[in-house]
Amino acid sequence: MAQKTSYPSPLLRELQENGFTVIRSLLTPSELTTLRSAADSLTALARAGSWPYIRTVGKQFPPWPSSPPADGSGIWGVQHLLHPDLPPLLPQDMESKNAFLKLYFSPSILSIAKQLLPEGTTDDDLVMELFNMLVRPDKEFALSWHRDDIPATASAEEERQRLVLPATEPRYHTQWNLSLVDNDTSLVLVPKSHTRPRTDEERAADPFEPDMPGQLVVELNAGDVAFYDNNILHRGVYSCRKERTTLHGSVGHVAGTSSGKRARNVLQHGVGEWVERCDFSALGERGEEARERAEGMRERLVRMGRENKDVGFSLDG
Ligand SMILES: O=C(O)CCC(=O)C(=O)O
Repeated sequence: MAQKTSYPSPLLRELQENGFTVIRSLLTPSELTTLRSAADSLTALARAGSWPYIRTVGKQFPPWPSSPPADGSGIWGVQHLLHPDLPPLLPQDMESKNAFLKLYFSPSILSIAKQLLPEGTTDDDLVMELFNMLVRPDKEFALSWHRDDIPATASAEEERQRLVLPATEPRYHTQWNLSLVDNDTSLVLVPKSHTRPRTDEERAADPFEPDMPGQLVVELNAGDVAFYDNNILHRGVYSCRKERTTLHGSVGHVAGTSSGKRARNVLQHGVGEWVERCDFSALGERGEEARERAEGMRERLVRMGRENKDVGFSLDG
């Protein structure tokens, strides 16, 4: 009998080979306008101290304080775009906070996620994870070179054990950056570094090395999305002179939920505290299937929370 041969999608092949893949112009102009208005409105609230879930300048990893720094250095991120307490963000005639909800659970995002998760992934395997936003700080700021879930102190052997190797092994989550403005150049990464421990040169480099050998600046225009392996060696470089409005999300696969590591990566952001209160009824406008898909994804996140209590934090700083 002939053997079934399966081929990864071109996006998956690129993710496996390079650790990231960019899809251009995912959004329609009207989706961009709506999301941009909602994002600007939420960012203004967060900068004014009226939305407590923020990433503050000077601190790279969670937990973050709930008000912007008193020295005026600002915030570099806004957390929890699916939070049930999000206030109305847009004028009555535009789609309000549901803009974020509809994007996170949209067929465009989820169909890409399904291509990047294990072969054969269906809606019933997907897990709701994180949905945040990265924004311009009020002072120059940068993140050090890091992998999201492996500390910089890890030995080469520890890195090898914690990376999913070889790169063709299935991944149980996928992470994305979707820019709502042109010329986002904040994400800098070393292509292919998700497949190996750091080289001696990378280990010896300054944590804020501006020119790491082989580094690549990911360039996104409005509506472009980069999906990447969050254990690729990467950093964020932020200018207070350049607007940034980048939606930052992740989607999981149910097979990864029993792993304490993934649970920690997701739950350290505090989603467990509010996820059960989310109202997905607006998704019903697109048909019951969309709402049910989201409910299923939420349920699998809640289950992950129940199975993994007191997860702590992935990285310090
Ligand atoms: O700003 C970015 O795109 C990267 C963010 C990042 O590395 C992080 O949140 O750990």
